[in-house]
Amino acid sequence: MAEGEGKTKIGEYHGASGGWGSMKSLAYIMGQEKVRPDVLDALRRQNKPEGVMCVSCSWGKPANPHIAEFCENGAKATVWELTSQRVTPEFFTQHTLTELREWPDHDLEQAGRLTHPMKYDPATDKYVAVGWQEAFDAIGAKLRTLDPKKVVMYSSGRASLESSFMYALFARMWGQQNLPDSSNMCHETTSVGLKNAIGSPVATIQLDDYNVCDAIMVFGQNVATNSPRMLHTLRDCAKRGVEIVTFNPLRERGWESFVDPQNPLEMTVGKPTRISSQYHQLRAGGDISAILGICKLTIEADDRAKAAGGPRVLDQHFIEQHTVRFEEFATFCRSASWDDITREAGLTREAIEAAADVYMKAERVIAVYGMGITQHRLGMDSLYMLVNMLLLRGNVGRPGTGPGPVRGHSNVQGQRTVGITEKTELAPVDRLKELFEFEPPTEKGWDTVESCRAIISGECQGFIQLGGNFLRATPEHGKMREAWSSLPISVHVGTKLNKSHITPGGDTWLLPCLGRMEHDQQETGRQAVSMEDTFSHIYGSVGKAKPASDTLLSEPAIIAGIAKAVLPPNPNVPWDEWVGDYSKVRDAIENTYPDKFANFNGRMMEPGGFWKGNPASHRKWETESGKAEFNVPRALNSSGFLDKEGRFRLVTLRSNDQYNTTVYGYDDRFRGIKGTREVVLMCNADMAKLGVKDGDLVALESDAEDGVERVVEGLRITRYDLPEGTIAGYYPELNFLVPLEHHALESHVPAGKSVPVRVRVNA
Ligand SMILES: Nc1nc2c(c(=O)[nH]1)N[C@H]1C(S)=C(S)[C@@H](COP(=O)(O)OP(=O)(O)OC[C@H]3O[C@@H](n4cnc5c(=O)[nH]c(N)nc54)[C@H](O)[C@@H]3O)O[C@H]1N2
Ligand SMILES: Nc1nc2c(c(=O)[nH]1)N[C@H]1C(S)=C(S)[C@@H](COP(=O)(O)OP(=O)(O)OC[C@H]3O[C@@H](n4cnc5c(=O)[nH]c(N)nc54)[C@H](O)[C@@H]3O)O[C@H]1N2
Ligand SMILES: [Mo]
Repeated sequence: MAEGEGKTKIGEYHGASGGWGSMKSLAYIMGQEKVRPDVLDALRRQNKPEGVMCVSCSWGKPANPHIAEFCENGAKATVWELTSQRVTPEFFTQHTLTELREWPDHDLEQAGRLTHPMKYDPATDKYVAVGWQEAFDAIGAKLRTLDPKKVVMYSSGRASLESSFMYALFARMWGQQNLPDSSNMCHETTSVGLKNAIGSPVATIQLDDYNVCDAIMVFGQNVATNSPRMLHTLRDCAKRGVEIVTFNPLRERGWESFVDPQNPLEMTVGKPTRISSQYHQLRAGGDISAILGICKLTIEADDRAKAAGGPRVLDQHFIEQHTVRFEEFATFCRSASWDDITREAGLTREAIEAAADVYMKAERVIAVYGMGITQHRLGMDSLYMLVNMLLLRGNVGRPGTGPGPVRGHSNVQGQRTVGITEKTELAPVDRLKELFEFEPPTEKGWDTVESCRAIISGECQGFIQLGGNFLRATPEHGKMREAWSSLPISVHVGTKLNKSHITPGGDTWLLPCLGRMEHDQQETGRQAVSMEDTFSHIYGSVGKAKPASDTLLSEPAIIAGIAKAVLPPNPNVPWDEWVGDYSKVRDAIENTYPDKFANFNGRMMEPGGFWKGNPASHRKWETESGKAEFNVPRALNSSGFLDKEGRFRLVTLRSNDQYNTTVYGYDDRFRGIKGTREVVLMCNADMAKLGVKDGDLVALESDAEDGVERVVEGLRITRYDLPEGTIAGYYPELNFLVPLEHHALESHVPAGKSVPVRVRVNA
């Protein structure tokens, strides 16, 4: 079971992103999964009008798609779902859960698609097959004995708008809203921070804005791995002469160069397009200071212009009409010292001046960002700084301008739109009450961190998981794993086996569902589902592949099955009718959210999707002050702890062969790593300081000052181009090291991008 032993190879990768490397990587996975013929059909239809929406990332689906509108990693995700391998009841007769707990994440999922509903049998330590109705009845009977407010109803951002709406409605009708989703570990900082600053919890830009911007500033996102279709957009921008300035501790290949694997000429000539015109390797958590430097230079340039009577650098009119607290922010910037800025950013003043120069010259700027901003203790301050920078020159609410968070899961944003939230103020309480005639709960539910606390303390009595791998994705893995086996009941709706499923507590259920690529036949015929992308566009998706097993149910059918077994009947919520015809669920969504979903069924197949709208995009600010708000940061770096001799900032990363906790393979092509994930990336200077060399094995221990020992051993030192004091390794393996209370302060996103650690040599 040891991962890729003997095949480990680490070296520099010289290729661009895309290109032949991407073809080879895909071919390998296709061989491993022995793909079915309908994979090609699914890929041909991927991300196209009336087609099927990719299960990988949430990047926009253009109205005029490429002939093949998919990427290497989208194709891997499709192949992974449409594998011909199966995990049948027979599989479980051969393996106890004690044995399966020794399997790596990769092997568990690679075993194939789950086919039958299963219940854990403690006598044999195995899962045994059960019938669906038997499962629903038993789950319902148990859940009815519990206090709903003590049960977590998690969801991972892949579930459709229809499933998500039904799931959230079920929770609220049951009397609770413990509805954490993967967004709580991801872009919740965006949902909270952007809402506070500009009144919109999501990107203000749409895909077309990239056609008219003239500069893109990028903070902490890994495009080639996590949203590769965005590379087409970036390539077009670079060719148009758009300046792209990237801030990232690692030199991520996709932000450097790209060869389009779908362009025969580029593939033959192999001449890559340069993506970033500047690349700044700041320290982990250094964004606040890097952006502060840019803002300081911009404000001081404006001060000089004003004094000289020349054209202003700031958008004075915008600042006066549309913002609050500018003066406070400007005073803070003017008084900031360059010594502090350069030390905390880990960049030279010249580097920051070069970036500021691009910012000041550009008329239309988009600021792209990902987990490098959101997953920090002071992630909100980094995000506020990014918004401050945009506000200075009116770069919000005009074509080609605005914040551009790149969301994670394909429908993570949509889940929030249709009620998956633990926050009462985001739930349409009055509408729900009126439409479905019940009393929705108003007490705030648990988010991810609060759910973990309740699981660890034993307060949580049950856990339902609509997709995902909560146990593996969350921080504090040691304590969480221990506590997981004390859960009185856990119910897992999933497609493939993962670690959350095999650490049983009291009653443990595994309920396999159809994947999005698959034909979903219900009483009224083949069903479509829908999802929302990172630009707030909503699309229909029709699966056509043959289901992995004819014993699978769809997510809506499983949710309805459990809901009916738990709740008393309510004539206003016809679960069976909804399962028979998802267009009726969409009618219910439209009635609940008439502003966003008018004529939902009529518009869902529109090419390019329909836009749910965004007030900040036309400068209507739904903030507390009614204006866009400048915010002064609370510290000069977002890591949230002080530098100390021997303490490092650990960045936990995704490899190119992974989808979150799904490990497709052990290579990370762009980073030159082959055959292993047990590495710690470190620069020469830090290696010298520690007296270690490339290939040495070390342990990492958490340096959190809370007295808890958290250690991961057997990590291989890997020489890497990183700023001093910043090291990196892979998520989810390193989740042992992330303390639960090390999270973004307001949004509660676990701070996986700056974990305080020490390196134990001779481990
Ligand atoms: N193939 C594939 N696609 C995916 C996923 C996947 O696992 N695989 N996951 C999906 C999900 S759920 C999400 S949320 C997204 C995640 O996509 P990203 O937002 O790209 O997340 P990460 O891979 O965690 O990478 C974060 C980037 O931030 C950089 N970084 C780390 N710390 C800092 C910092 O302090 N400052 C700056 N400026 N940069 C920093 C890292 O070097 C890295 O390049 O991708 C989605 N798409
Ligand atoms: N240290 C650290 N921790 C992190 C992160 C990090 O960067 N660093 N990133 C965080 C982020 S951004 C996220 S989003 C979370 C991810 O957390 P999750 O979303 O919980 O995890 P995934 O790995 O995406 O879930 C994979 C599982 O989903 C199930 N699945 C797949 N497709 C379907 C489907 O169609 N329906 C259903 N019902 N189930 C399906 C399969 O059983 C599969 O095993 O992890 C977070 N944790
Ligand atoms: Mo995510």
